[in-house]
Order: sequence, then C-alpha cells, then structure tokens
Amino acid sequence: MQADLVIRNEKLVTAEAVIEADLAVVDGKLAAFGNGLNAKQVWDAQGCLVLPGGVDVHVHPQMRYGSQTTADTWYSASRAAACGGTTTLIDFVEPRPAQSLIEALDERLDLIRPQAYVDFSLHMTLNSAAEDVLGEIPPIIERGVTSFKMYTTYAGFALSDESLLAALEAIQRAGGLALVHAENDAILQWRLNKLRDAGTTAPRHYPLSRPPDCESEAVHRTILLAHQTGTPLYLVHLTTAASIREVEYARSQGWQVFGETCPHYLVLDDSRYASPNPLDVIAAVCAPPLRSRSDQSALWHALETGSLQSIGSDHCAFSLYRQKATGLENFVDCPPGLPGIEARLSLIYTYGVCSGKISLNRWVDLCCTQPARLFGLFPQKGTLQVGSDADLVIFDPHLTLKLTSHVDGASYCLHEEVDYTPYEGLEVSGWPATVFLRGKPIVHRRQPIQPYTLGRFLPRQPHLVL
Ligand code: DUC
Ligand code: ZN
Repeated sequence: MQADLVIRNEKLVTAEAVIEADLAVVDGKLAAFGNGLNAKQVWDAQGCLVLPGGVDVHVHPQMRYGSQTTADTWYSASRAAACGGTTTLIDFVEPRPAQSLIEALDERLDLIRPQAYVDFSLHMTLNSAAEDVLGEIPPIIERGVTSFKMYTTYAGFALSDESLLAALEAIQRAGGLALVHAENDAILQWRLNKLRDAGTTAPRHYPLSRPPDCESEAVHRTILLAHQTGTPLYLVHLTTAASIREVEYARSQGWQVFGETCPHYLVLDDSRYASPNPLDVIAAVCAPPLRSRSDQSALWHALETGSLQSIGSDHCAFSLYRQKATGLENFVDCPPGLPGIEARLSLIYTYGVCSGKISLNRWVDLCCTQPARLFGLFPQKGTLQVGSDADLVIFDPHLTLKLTSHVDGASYCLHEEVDYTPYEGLEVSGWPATVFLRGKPIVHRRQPIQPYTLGRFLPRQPHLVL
C-alpha cells in the first residue's frame, strides 16, 4: 500500500495502550499500523508521543454575555486550540429570548464555518422549557445537535425544577444528552445580597458568594431530576469532593451520569483570591470559583478512578483590562470565565501524568477518547483506529516551556486572543510539536501553518447507551 503519509519513530498512545509502530494515513483517515509502511510523505516523529487529536467539549469562543462578547474570535480560539493539540471543539448555540432554536443554530453555523481552524460540533442551550422550544428538540437532533445545555442559575438562563424536569423529559424522549451547569441560585442570590449589604463586594470576597454547598446541592438535585426522567446527564465543571460523591452515588446505581472538570480547577486553587493585587483576583474569577487544595486532590483522584470522565477547558476569554477589570470594585460586575483552550493537554500531562496522579493512557482517555465517546464522535474522533480521522498530535514530552500571554522572547506565547492567561509564568513539561487535522499538518514547530480554515461541522447521531 502506498499511503499519503506515514509517521515513523514514535510511541502511539491511546486510552488503552502505548505501542511502538508506524502509522499510515490515506485520504485523511488512519489506514494502517505496522513497520516498514511506505508513503508519498514520511514524517519522523523523533521519538515523540503520538496521540489522537484532543476533543474539548466545553468552549465559549466569541460568546455573547449580556452586553459583552468574549474577547476572542472563533478563528483565533480554534487556532489556539490546534496549537495546544485539540482538533475537535464543541461550542454552544445560545438562542436569544424567543428565538427559534433552528434559527439560532443556523446563525451560529454561519458564524463558525468560515472561521473554524479545527473540526467542531455544537450543543444547544435551552433557556426555556416552553412547549414550542421543547418541540424543536427533535428537529435539532435531526440536524446533528444531540446535546442540550441547561443552567440552574444566571438570569435569562436559569430553569426552575419544574422546567428542568420538562426539558429533561423531552431530551430523553428524543434520544439526547443533557448538560447541566449546576449551582443553587437561591443560595447564590442570598449570599450576594448579604455581601452587598455588608459592603464586602471587593474581588477577594468572590468565593464566599458561591461556596462548595452551592454546587453540590444543585448537583444532587439535578441528578435526581434526571433520574426521574431517565435522561443521560453530563455535569459540566465539577469542582468539589461533595459533587464527586453525588456522581459516584448515581453511577453506583447504574444511572447514566457523567462528570467533567476543567484544568483550572486541577492546577489553580482558591489561594488566588487571597492575592493582595485585586487584578490577580479578578483574573481568577470563574463560576464555580477555584476551590481548596483538598477539593483539588479529590478531583485528581476521581479522574484516576473513573468517578469523573472528562476534562473540558470551559474556555471563556474575557479581556482582563477591558472586561474583567469592570469588577475591580465589585466582583458582581466581573464577567466570569478563564481562557484555557490551548494549554489543556499540556497542563494535564504536566500536573497529572508527570506528577504521577494519572497514567499516560488515562490522560488520553480524559482529554480525547471519553469526550468523543460521550458526545457521539467516537471512533471518528478521540482514538487511533483504522478508519478514524487522522487527527494526530505529535507531542514532545521532553520540552519544557514557560507560558505567557505576551511575546517575551523566552517563553511560549499562547495564541489565545486575550490579554492575559491565568497560567502566566507557569512551567509545563511537554507540548505538541506538530498537529494534523484529517492528515493535513495544521501546526508545525508549535506554530499554526495552515493559511486556510479546514475545520468542518460534525453532525452527531442521537445519544445511544454509553
Ligand atoms: N462559568 C465560567 O466561568 N465561564 C463561562 C460560563 C460559566 O458557567
Ligand atoms: Zn462553560
């Protein structure tokens, strides 16, 4: 067989194994593994690891938030994702009030298609459980959008328990998967009022507005609501030991409940809120907030044991000086969210694999394979199998880089289009040297090299048993 491309001299890493073999690509798909394969083009991986392209199912590039929009474009965010080894993104459609879901989906596709540097899919946000909205779930699924995001907090998004139940039931009937952002809105509002009345809304008080209970209560309730309707449930950005216990209980009962956490909850902690510099504090404002070191240890443990199944970046890049700084006096005015689309794979490799918290295979499983499986993209994405898309990351485990958001000559300047990174000055071990999307190099020597946007929309099949 004469392949289009053969990659040699590497260790292939999947969720199950580490194998020393060459791999061959034909027509953008993985075609063979073995030794002595021939091709028009041969790529020497120089002893690096080769993994499936990362799958990040939780990103918010170019997202409206009240009167603001996140600082990056879909183009810059997807290019940054590629530089970090992520070749598939799942973004959110957020319909305006009373807008039809189909119309909102078409608008989002029109916005993303010309800008997508990597492949992408979409979740649909449900900000109402009105009959006409729920009636659109089946046609949305027919268009390949099979997962539905709901919130238990945030004005304009929060659904009551009654609405959540109605939405969960409709999702279950249509064969969809529910994603829920779970925080108890009443606790949150009550605490905000207390802090406001006491005049303690300086950024350092932010975590008091969203204590761990605020999350775990909503996680508990959401799991039980999804259990009533038998709806598969994916809980986004879990941060506490108590939330993990809720997921563990549900899974021990055989319920289809899955938990995600994010790199910032694994690498950063709530000591950031004690910084004497309020700018450093607002740079760490995300929802839920960063947690204690002991919650962080529980998250790592849950990732290794399988109690949590997925790591999404929740990339949400507001400009520090232009947007987040509006919260310097009062944290309520600070838009929540942290950039993180680019460093996800390397942060988890450095803090997880290199520090012995998770295995090499589990790293690939959590960042590539499980997200692809849970969201109906497997085995096209997230694995190295004959027939899978040739989305490949040549990951150099010997590199040591210091991360920065601005060019300084000595550090690795992230490609995220935002004026800060919460990982400024942090040293990481290992980084993608070269990245292929469907057999085409899109990143080489750690720089984006494609003049065109090659990303395609990935319609998904209705949710099957996982
Ligand atoms: N939390 C964040 O930190 N950012 C975006 C949305 C969210 O729920
Ligand atoms: Zn999010």
